[in-house]
Amino acid sequence: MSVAKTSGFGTQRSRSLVISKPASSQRACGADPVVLLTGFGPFPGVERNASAELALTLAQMAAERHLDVRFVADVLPVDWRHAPLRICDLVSQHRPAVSLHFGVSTRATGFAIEAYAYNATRLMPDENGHTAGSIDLVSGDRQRRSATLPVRRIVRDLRTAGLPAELSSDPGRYLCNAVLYHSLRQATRTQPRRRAGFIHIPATLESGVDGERSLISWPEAIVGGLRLVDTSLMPLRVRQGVLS
Ligand code: PCA
Repeated sequence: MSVAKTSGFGTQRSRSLVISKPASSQRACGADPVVLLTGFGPFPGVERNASAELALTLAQMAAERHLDVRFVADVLPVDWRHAPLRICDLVSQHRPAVSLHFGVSTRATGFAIEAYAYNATRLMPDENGHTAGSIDLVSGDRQRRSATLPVRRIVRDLRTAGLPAELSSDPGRYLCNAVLYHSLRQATRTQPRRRAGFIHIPATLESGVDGERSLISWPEAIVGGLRLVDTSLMPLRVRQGVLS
């Protein structure tokens, strides 16, 4: 069944996709909750970033299961200056009820659900060869922010489905950490009840990347990603009654 109308633009480096339903099935108030899914483009050592394709694919597939939700997918540049600006823009523009950010990690063998983001950077060049301008992301701001997704429940659900998943308290200090930090910070300023979190998947989902062998295949990444969307929306349905 195809219910979604998609509009998008871009390349592997930076892509954007908004999925909306046909006018006939849209509610009059147009207040459908938004789920924002992001992945990343390439960066040194990772020529093709699996998280980009995962975010775009999940948005299209999830839109067919959740007819009362609008899905927005975006591929963020691995760029110290532009990624934070882009994420703040997306959150302000779409005011998502749920934000699921994806990235790859050579340390992850399954789904690594990040519990925290840190106000810190690492001296590692981005895809344009630039390093972060300072040792913290936002000078004088909180040192640590907690993901607002139901992280423990997500890990449990994924494991129940037979998928390898773990709770992680170390998202690194590169762009994935930076995006989660800015997403959480921007949400508390504009929409405190929003849920946001970060999921690392194995870099080896894409061929040509060195590192640990992935314990999940591409089809399993999709199955797990769809479960992640379902679980992230579930508490909202119960707590806020914003859906259905
Ligand atoms: N992984 C990097 C940045 C982009 C990505 O997919 C990280 O773990 O920070």
